[in-house]
Amino acid sequence: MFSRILIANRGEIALRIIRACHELGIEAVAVYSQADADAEYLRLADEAICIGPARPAESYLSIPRIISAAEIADVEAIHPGYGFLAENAHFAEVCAECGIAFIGPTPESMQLLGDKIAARELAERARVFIIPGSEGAIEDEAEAIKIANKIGYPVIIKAAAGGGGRGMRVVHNDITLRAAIGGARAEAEAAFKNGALYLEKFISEPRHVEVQVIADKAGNVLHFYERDCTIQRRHQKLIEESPCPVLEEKRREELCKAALRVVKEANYVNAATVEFLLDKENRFYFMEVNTRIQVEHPVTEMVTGQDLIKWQLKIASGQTIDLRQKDIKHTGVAIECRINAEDPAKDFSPCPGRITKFILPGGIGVRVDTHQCQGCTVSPYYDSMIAKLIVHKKTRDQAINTMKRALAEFRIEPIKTTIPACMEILSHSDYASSRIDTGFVERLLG
Ligand code: MV4
Repeated sequence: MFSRILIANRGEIALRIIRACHELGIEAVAVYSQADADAEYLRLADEAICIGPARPAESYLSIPRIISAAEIADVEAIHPGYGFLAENAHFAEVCAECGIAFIGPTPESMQLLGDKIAARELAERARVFIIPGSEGAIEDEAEAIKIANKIGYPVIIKAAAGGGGRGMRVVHNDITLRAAIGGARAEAEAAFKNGALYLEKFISEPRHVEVQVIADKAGNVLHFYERDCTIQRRHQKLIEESPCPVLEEKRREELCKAALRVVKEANYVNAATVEFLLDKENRFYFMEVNTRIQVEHPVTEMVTGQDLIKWQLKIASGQTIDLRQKDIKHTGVAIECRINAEDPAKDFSPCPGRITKFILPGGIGVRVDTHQCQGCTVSPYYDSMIAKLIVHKKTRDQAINTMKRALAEFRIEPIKTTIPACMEILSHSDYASSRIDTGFVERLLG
């Protein structure tokens, strides 16, 4: 096992990684920007190194600054967390060149799965359902129209380098398709320096379900079941849960096995999330693979009792997974609410500022992952998440009830948060019966 690692991230995930390190006897070196100089989580690190100004490009996104910090701190490995450099294949490559272990997959896997067209082809080779669409990239408008007429409208145009909802367009006929291709290509070119596009049949009112997987260097691949992340607003997840409340046991097993096939086909190592869309008949279709630990990983940790960050560290240090699939049991129901500093009255725009009152909820089955505190300041430079509130109970009704109680206990002043929005969703009868799709939050809250 490593004896000392660097965390190339900030906030709640930096703290989460520090905790896993300390339980494994690993020293954790934190980095911080000038905007985070007084952040509480730095006190829990064994060492903290300033890497630059507030702007991410000059600190958390700067490969030379992160690598310099790693060399100065003399670490064996870097954990990238999520966001920032977590899915940057070039960064993983630079780490390798510098003799520093990257706690994640190989640069080659990141490169491959970062290309959504290549990932689609990989899933197909793994005999996993993909959404009917183009074979590879679409060359021009004429080809797109031909394919759209074959699969039938509506269709969705996606960017090969996109993902997470960026650069997508839904079109309903030849005329709008022709017009959308040029715009989508220009947008993708500008945003990702890659104008490659592909086409899929548009699945209406889907659910978003994803499977947590881990794989070691010896080729052992295990799944930790699924998470339902249908409660989103403009591609920002708000509430996640496990299990998916509408999946029958047989379909769920098929889903998890499909995720394993995708990861095996990619010769993948470390933690991955395989994302699927679920249509109204509960048929699942492969969407993409996320090559990082995700924000919502605690949901899986609560229902499986497994520490995913520890698995990432063990796998990266070369350990094999000493677990069998049949030993990984799913117990009860976990729900996570993301508590963001956002003002619902201002279209959920970020609401940074000093927190004068911060009182955490507690009680049986309640977990709060946060780096914030009374007197802390929510910085305008970074994402607005303040805390993740996770509950774990025997049944879904109990989990919803406990989550509502915990949300009511949570005191954050004076900044506006997503607590009332989460409360409204959890109190809705359609959420209780889980008659929801990815448009639910926008219909309810705008
Ligand atoms: C789709 C889709 C419907 N049909 N693909 C959005 C995120 C990105 N990973 C893919 N996304 C979608 N792809 C087809 N063929 C609908 C969405 C989508 C969505 C997916 C998951 C969660 C929330 C969503 C919100 C809007 C659209």
